[in-house]
Amino acid sequence: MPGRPGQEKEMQMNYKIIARDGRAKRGSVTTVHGTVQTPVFMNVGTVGAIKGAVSTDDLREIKTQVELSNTYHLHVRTGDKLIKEFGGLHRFMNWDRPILTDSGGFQVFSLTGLRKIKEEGVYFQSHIDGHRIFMGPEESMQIQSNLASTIAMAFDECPPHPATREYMQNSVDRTTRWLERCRNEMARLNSLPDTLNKEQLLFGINQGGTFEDIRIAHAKTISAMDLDGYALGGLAVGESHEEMYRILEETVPYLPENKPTYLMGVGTPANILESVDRGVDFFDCVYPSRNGRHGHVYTNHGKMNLFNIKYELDHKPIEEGCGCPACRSYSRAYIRHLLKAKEMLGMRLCVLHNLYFYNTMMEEIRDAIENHRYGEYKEQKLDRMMAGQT
Ligand code: PRF
Ligand code: ZN
Repeated sequence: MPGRPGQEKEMQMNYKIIARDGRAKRGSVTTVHGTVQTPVFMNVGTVGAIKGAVSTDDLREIKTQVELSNTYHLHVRTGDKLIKEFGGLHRFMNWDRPILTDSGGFQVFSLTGLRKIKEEGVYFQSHIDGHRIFMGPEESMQIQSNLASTIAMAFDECPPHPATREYMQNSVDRTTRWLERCRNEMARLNSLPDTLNKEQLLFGINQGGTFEDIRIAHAKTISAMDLDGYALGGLAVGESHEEMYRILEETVPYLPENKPTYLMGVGTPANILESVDRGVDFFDCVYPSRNGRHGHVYTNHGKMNLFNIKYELDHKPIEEGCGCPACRSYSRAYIRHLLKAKEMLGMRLCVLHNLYFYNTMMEEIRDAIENHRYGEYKEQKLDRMMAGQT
């Protein structure tokens, strides 16, 4: 018997809460590309590769669960139609686990220069060759459908910080209308015969800046739309950490309990530890890969700058006891040398270490929530990391 539309999809996406500790949740999300253990940190590979010459074999080794790519970047180079013809982004990059694609909205808004936001979508210029592009909710969904990612993000506006109340309200209202268009377009695409991933999931994005009443009203509106997951956008855009935590405390309770919550573009290890405590399940951020490329590495005793002369003859690995490919085989002194010589291997090892550090912290977080000692774990981890800050 044919089910009602969307029923098959609900069977594919299954979010289960395994344990709770205060507001922190330990869960699992089952998708057509496998199960994700939450809380999870997604590793950012904007153009279908983690910057720093990191391969998908590397990703499997450093405990990556979800890879994140960008709609806008893959659209302008090399093109989503070509990737569809190849068989989708999973086959293209040889990654069979979940991929989340961001909708392009945020990336377009962070482009400087010409861009115009209209009701129908955004007009802007390509950062590659300056040609004019239009992207609206339908275009974003079509590109993400061509890429055949596991999770597609709704097309939203990430308003600047600070913004006036009037600007924010108008922007959020438009983001809601765009979300409805995204949902309709995805339903249409998922019913077409030649769509690669008919089980593609859609996450909506809550906006509202630091206006808690706008955030809460928007959270209620989009929660009623019964999407596969809910993200908080428009945070970590210049407001203080305290404001971000306050908005999480005020808004997350109005998002559905039985769906995953994703805090977009966040953040430092401390931001993640605090946000998990406020009910967040998914994270992504360029920090570990970007910092790694600059020789800045995370350890349980704070961040280290490997360019520092004090590591010149240091035989120790970046972090003693770390199981990453860098720490298993190489000394701080050698990695410092590689970085100074601008050898790609130097960057690569630092990026691998940093992503492994983040992915391992998420493992510890999941373990602590399951064992109902999250508060204690968080304080210890923060104390240790702060104490060694150099
Ligand atoms: N919207 C989208 N992607 C994002 C953001 C957003 O607001 C942010 C904000 N931190 C990061 N990435 N679509
Ligand atoms: Zn390491």
